[in-house]
Amino acid sequence: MFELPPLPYDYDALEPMMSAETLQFHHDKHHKAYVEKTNALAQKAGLDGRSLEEVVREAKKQGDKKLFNNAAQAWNHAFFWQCMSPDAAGPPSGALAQAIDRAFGGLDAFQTAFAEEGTEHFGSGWVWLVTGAEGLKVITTHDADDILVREGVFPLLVCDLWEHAYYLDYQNERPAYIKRWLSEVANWAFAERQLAASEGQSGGFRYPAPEAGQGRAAEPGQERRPAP
Ligand code: MN3
Repeated sequence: MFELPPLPYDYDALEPMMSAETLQFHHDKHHKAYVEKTNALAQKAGLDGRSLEEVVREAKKQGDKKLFNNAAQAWNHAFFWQCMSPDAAGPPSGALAQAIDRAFGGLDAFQTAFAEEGTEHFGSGWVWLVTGAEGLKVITTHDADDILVREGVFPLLVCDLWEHAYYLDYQNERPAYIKRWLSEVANWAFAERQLAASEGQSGGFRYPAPEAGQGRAAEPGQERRPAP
């Protein structure tokens, strides 16, 4: 059984960029529902006891759309909470700053690309900063779709483009939401850790391991726990 991971900050910690009301609905209602549905569906599919990363990939492989959508959304939101911080003192530094310069020609150009991709994405989904063989890239995914099921791509940062992420605070103004998200709460320290993890220097983000006991327990020695 997966648990809903607590927010890594208080509900009002991201104000005024993101209201406590938005975070409360988003985490306590939307994210919680995805986790609960994943638990029910993973059990039916005989996948309980497996890591959420495995559940997402297995659901995709088996064409189990309902489980994939809920499990991927459970994972995407847990990752998204880490991508924001009340102490998001920018700009990015070190290897991440260099990688952004190489790929986009500077932070401003990256922010423009990220905001444009996110704004132009039609309907619900996610805008990601990812790294891969060709360096950093901005991509979007539709609805629940995520990057766990994409070969050779590793996530550094994501912004939620579903209306529930911004409608209470920004109504239809998605461009304003993304712009302020990037400049006020984007967690560069987390993205830097993810970049290091992509190079094998440390463990990357993992969803908290499922509670053992319901089904098959996580086997010891396998990397199923999130990095500290
Ligand atoms: Mn959401």
